Amino acid sequence: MTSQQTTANQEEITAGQERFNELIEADSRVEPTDWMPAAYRKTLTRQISQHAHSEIIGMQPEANWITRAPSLKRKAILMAKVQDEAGHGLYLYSAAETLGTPRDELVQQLLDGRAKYSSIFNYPARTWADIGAIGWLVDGAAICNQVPLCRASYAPYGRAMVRICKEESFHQRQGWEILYELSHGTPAQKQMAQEAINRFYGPALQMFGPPDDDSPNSQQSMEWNIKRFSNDELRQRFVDMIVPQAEALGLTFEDPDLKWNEERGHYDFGELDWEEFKSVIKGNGPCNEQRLQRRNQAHDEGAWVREAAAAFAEKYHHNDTALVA
Ligand code: BYC
Repeated sequence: MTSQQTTANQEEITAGQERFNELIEADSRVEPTDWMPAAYRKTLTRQISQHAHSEIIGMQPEANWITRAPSLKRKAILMAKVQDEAGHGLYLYSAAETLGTPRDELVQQLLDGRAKYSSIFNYPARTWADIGAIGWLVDGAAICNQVPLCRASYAPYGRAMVRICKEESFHQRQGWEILYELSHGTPAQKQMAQEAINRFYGPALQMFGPPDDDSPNSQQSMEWNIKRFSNDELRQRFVDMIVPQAEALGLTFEDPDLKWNEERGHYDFGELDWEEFKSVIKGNGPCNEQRLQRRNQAHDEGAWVREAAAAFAEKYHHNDTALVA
């Protein structure tokens, strides 16, 4: 590169950076064609692809119950929910791709175990009540975390989140309704619902990420208007939301420190098990191995679909060329 070219390049970057700063300051949106800092592109590719992986892996604990759903109606609803999660994964991979990394490469990172996905999906769904707890607590936490992401500065991410959040609201209600029926059913059903809540409460609160003082990405992501609230702020918002909902269900949380704090105007709650969280993220949760193995198997079994789609695209491409010629 000549020194003239280097200077022209530098000028372009400076102008791009200035325009980017203006967009962020104005709380406006960055489109894929806009100049953006490399670190902004990198953190968004990281967050959006991890989010997509979570949706795809998140299908497993629930799909595990499709054949055992207690009625045809429940089965149909659960199938629709699991299909929605697949759709969320697809919108999110599409949004991630606009940042420049091809989807194949992002998927490969998941299959190799190099990419993270939400810790929560490394816990098993042992009973039908767990499907209720996943809907109410896991999708509930997802909504709390994701509604602010509809305003994320990166436009394709924000746009994808709008539809995802609408669908998550339906998911949360179906979970709530499963638990409501169980908690108003026989004593054994109520106990099953209570046990599911006991298992999912802590891991659901950990979905919001590590505490703020141990969250390396938060500050920069908030300055860039990707994240609008910190991990702890959203976790608190979620606890405040679910305590009265649990009361309405007639269920309780197994947390002796959970109580209303008049002064703060929020519920206090106990310290979560962050050692367990770290261990699950490192790959040592109860289902990490099983989840990745299953995903790899499904990917291998789907090879013929990808090959057929590629052959189809190729054929049409040739035909188009033939037509044009
Ligand atoms: N699990 O600096 P931090 C769903 C990682 S899908 C695993 O605070 P950040 C659903 C984090 O990635 C729900 N890893 O990070 C689907 C980072 O590591 P790297 C998924 C976690 O990004 C199917 C490190 O810890 N939702 O709802 O500022 C059925 C330090 O964290 C977790 C999303 O993905 C975790 N829980 O904040 C039903 C939402 N937490 O990447 C439901 C979008 C943190 O530096 N993502 N880590 O190696 C986000 O909002 C943010 O990425 C997070 C973390 C709040 C999760």
